[in-house]
Amino acid sequence: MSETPPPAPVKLKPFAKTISKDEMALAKKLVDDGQGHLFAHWKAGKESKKIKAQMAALMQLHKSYPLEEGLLSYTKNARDLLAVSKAGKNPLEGWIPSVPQGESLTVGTPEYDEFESAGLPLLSKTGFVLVAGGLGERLGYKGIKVELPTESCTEICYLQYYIETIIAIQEKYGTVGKTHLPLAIMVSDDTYEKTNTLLKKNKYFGMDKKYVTIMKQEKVAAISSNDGKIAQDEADKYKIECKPHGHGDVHSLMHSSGTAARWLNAGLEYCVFFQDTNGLGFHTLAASLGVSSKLNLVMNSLAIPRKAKQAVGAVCQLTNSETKEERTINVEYNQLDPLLRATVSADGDVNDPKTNFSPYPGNINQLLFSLKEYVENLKETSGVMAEFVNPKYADPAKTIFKKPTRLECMMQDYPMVLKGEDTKRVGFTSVAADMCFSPVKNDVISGAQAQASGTHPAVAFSGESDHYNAVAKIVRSVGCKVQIGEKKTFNGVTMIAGPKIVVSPGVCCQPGEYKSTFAGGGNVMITGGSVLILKGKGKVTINSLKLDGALIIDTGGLKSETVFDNLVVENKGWTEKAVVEAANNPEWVKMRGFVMEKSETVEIICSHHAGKPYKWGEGSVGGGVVEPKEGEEEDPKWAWAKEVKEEEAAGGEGGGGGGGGCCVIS
Ligand code: UGB
Repeated sequence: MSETPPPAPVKLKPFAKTISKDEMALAKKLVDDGQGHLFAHWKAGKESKKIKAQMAALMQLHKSYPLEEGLLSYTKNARDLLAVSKAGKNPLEGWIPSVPQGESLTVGTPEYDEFESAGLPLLSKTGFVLVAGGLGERLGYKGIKVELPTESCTEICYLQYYIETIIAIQEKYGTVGKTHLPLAIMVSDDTYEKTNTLLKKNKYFGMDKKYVTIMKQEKVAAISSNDGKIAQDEADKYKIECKPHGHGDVHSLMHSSGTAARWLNAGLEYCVFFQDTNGLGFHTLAASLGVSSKLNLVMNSLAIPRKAKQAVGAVCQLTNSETKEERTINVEYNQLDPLLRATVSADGDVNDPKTNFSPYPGNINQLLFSLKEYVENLKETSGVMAEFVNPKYADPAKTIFKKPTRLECMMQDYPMVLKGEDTKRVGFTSVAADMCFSPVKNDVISGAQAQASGTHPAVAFSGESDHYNAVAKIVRSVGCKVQIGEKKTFNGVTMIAGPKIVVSPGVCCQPGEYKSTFAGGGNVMITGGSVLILKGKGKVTINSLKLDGALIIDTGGLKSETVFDNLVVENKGWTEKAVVEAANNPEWVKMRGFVMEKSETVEIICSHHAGKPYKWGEGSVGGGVVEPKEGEEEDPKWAWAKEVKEEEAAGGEGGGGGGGGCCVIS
């Protein structure tokens, strides 16, 4: 794609009856803009359907671009940015990096608890924004990423997990019946249909659909040359080549859809933006709310201690050497090394020898905003983020692109549109990655390569293991004895694979809640090969547990309360069984390289005693069914479970659960 000579004059008049007046006006403007090639193949009286479709596509691109001149603004920006790129100018020239303000916290420390406690009351004042418009090309998965299971013990998908967390926060920290925490999901043409279907098929996973807002980001035109030519499909010139514009669109959509303003009017104070496949992101939400509140931040990036050269952006404070203007902003990893070399560190992106981490926290794109300032800023800026372009050139003179490029924008670039004192109110909350960040972004080959080169594999297996390991770490932090499981390798990626502890958000959704659930501290012992699943929303207190096998405790509904003393479970449990690539397994199984083989399980259902705490082990032994006591209501939702239990009690095999009560041995 070379820089082309000026286009031959294009005559649009013969098409006045084929396209609308508005379309004609746009077509004329585009011709004046040097886009005559878009119409050069039109022939009067021929292919009018295709002409109409092409014009409709151009109108859509024109209207959806959030600047006044629509598509014309877009091509102008493209020309400007491509000129900068061609000249090889460093967009960060003149800016000196330093470490920004923020808090680095460790789960289980008094400092962490203090920030978490400060943040807990703010949880019920938070709106949630999921950016899920990405195709996940690096992952190579054909469906949408939010439908992937977070782990293979429960097979709960990401979207369900996120929604259940939001509902749990609402029920635990809000006023029942009054607090309705909203979720906005940014989708794209690539993900819209499937996301909608997933939600509808599952009845919005229990969320009232009134509180779910779907915002669709539109693609932008691909650009084929430095003079901003809009690219046509090589095979069909009536088709405009389009590409995603990046997750930065979320801010203009939060504005144009009125969502941010509506949330503020409804009394919310914060909104949190999160990615599609990071199942750990919410563990640290209360603590980061605490940091936002204590440091009075308008924007707070959840961050991780970053290893030098790790492929995550770095949160830096940049000071302009001339104007002394300050910005705390993400510098993408590919720009960090040259920036550091040109300014403060001749060695570039290297670890601090004292900590063995980069001094700059790693951005994981979980962003927390104070809603009041956010809405005010959106009114002024319409949420339009600065764009960038990243063409791959085919010649040294940088005049030819290997393939059409496009402008992109990123949601973490928001500090660039802040003004005045607000520019100083940007910071970070850094927590170890094993507690808050394990996205599923890579296919198995690149994941294994990443691990071999010393960075996190970011594959389905690591996402799953980290899910269990983060919970195990929290359970350890409250004093329980949780053995570290053995390392296992699947698809070339090696991870610690146990114990597999899955706690539903309804039981615990913030680390601070684990203390009362795993109250026994050292009297709770779980071996490395065990599986422990706490389902439901009930309150459960485990004073003493010895687990070596698989145990599911279904804690029941909101009103259920159960106390466990002296619970001993030993059985064959569950383990991963490798699958062969060629086998007819679903894609999500192949991505992991194993299925969960469930040999023996003890399942305890705690829902019969809604309303009053029930002490496990009182008056019952073996696999019997605990009947609701007189005057206590049986939750009808769980009636089916009672029947299953009775069958088991009548004829089922014994063994397994030690503490008595209601057991299913499978
Ligand atoms: N997304 C959209 O909703 N729309 C889009 O057009 C594109 C993406 P990627 P990326 O976590 O390690 C980011 O592609 O952008 C959604 C940070 O920039 O997975 O390459 C998409 O669905 C980087 O600093 O990530 O890199 C997904 O939910 C670092 O933090 C989310 O946006 C990096 O993430 C992220 O999209 C990281």
